[in-house]
Amino acid sequence: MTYIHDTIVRLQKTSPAQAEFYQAVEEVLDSLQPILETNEKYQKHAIIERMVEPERQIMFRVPWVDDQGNVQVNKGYRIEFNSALGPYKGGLRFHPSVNAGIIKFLGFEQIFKNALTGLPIGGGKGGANFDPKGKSDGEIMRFCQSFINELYRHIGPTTDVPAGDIGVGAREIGYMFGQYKRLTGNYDGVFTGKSLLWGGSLVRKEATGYGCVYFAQYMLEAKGDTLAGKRCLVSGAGNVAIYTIEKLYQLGAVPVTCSDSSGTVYHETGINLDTLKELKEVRKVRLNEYVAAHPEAKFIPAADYPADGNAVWRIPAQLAFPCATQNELSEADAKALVANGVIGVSEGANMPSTQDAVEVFLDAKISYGPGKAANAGGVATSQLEMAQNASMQRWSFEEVDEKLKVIMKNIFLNASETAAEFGEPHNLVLGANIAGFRKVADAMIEQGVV
Ligand code: NDP
Ligand code: 2IT
Repeated sequence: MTYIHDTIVRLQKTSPAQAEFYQAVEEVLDSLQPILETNEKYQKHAIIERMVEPERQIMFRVPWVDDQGNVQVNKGYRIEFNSALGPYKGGLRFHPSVNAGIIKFLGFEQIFKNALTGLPIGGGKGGANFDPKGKSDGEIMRFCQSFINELYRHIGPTTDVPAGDIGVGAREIGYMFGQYKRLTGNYDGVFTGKSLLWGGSLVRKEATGYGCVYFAQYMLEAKGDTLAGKRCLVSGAGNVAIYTIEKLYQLGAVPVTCSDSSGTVYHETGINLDTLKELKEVRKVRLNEYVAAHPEAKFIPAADYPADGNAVWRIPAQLAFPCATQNELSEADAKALVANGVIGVSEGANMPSTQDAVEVFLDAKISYGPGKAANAGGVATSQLEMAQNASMQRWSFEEVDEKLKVIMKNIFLNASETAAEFGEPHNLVLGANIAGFRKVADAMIEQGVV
């Protein structure tokens, strides 16, 4: 289709060197072909042209002083992508790989993900090329304060509501909220993923991982199957991976791997969740320490990974949960998973599978839940946190978890029914992209040329 080619060529000129952003746009546009061909209104209102251009992009200097007294400088971002459905909503990522293209791909995905939740939230994303690894608590605090010294003027409970992502958890949200409050004097729900002591919602910490497993459960149920007894591969060892593993155990499955940038742990009888939490949530150390506690487990260092992919996906299993980062699952990895008999993939991370890998899953007709559908439980529960803050209420764990389940079920049904409507019932990429797009696009048309 020429409009896909034309859009990407235009973006390459107007927003150069943003490979991940082009990848995310291409995937969505590819899915939209059937709806764009039959609906002139989207062309007439230049919906695609408007949607791929963020409403606003904020880039700023983040200077801070390290423990040695040296001045360090990082680059901060907040991309306010689309507010057709509600205030900009999306996480902040602190990772050395962060650049404008990464934040834009994440922000673009967020628009459709947030639409799929059925909740009134627009799409945004932000972060910095700051590396939290090895930083002291004081350094993290000073960085977060400096980040907010600029960002505070752009965010607010009804305008733009950030949360966590890679490298940003409750500790960082705490430091950022504290500085926001000091600068504005406002004690309001401007962040989600807050501590339970001062405005956070129960289940938000667990929500992305739990939601990703609920999504897998609904995909399996639709085929008359369950999670019970299934061997599962999980990548990552952060917030999403940990609570994916926790929920898999609760539903009777056996997660046998986890990974971080140093390598992969393969524990044949099942990952020990207590050890994992101790290493990652308390001590914040590398995963190679896992085998000290469990000598029967195997650690595969990242240096020993196959040249064309990631060792974690080469282990035979029935289900796979990529929960680390973008493009962590290659075409060769996808082929290995399918050859080993995988029946389902549910993405906790954002765009973890390369475009070629996605094609392999779709061709094999396995159950494949793309990130923007399968990991939407995190941002959905963020919106539940906003709702509690705004109404000065506090809901129980069971109440929030029940709402999360209903939201994930509705996302699954919406994506699969939309996929069926367009003649490809198994293709949840198509279903999720069209369902999310339609809602945002129609809202944009109703709101005029803005
Ligand atoms: P965390 O920072 O808690 O954990 C990230 C994990 O992924 C770590 O184990 C990290 O290893 C690994 N990882 C990150 N980058 C790389 C890399 N370049 N190469 C290898 N490993 C890497 O982040 P989250 O768990 O919150 O996020 C994981 C994924 O889930 C991301 O794609 C995020 O966008 C997505 N997501 C998160 C949501 C949330 O609510 N937190 C919601 C929806 C999606 P190491 O520590 O060694 O770098
Ligand atoms: O990618 C994501 O959806 C997130 N990092 C969570 C965003 C949020 O606002 O909770």
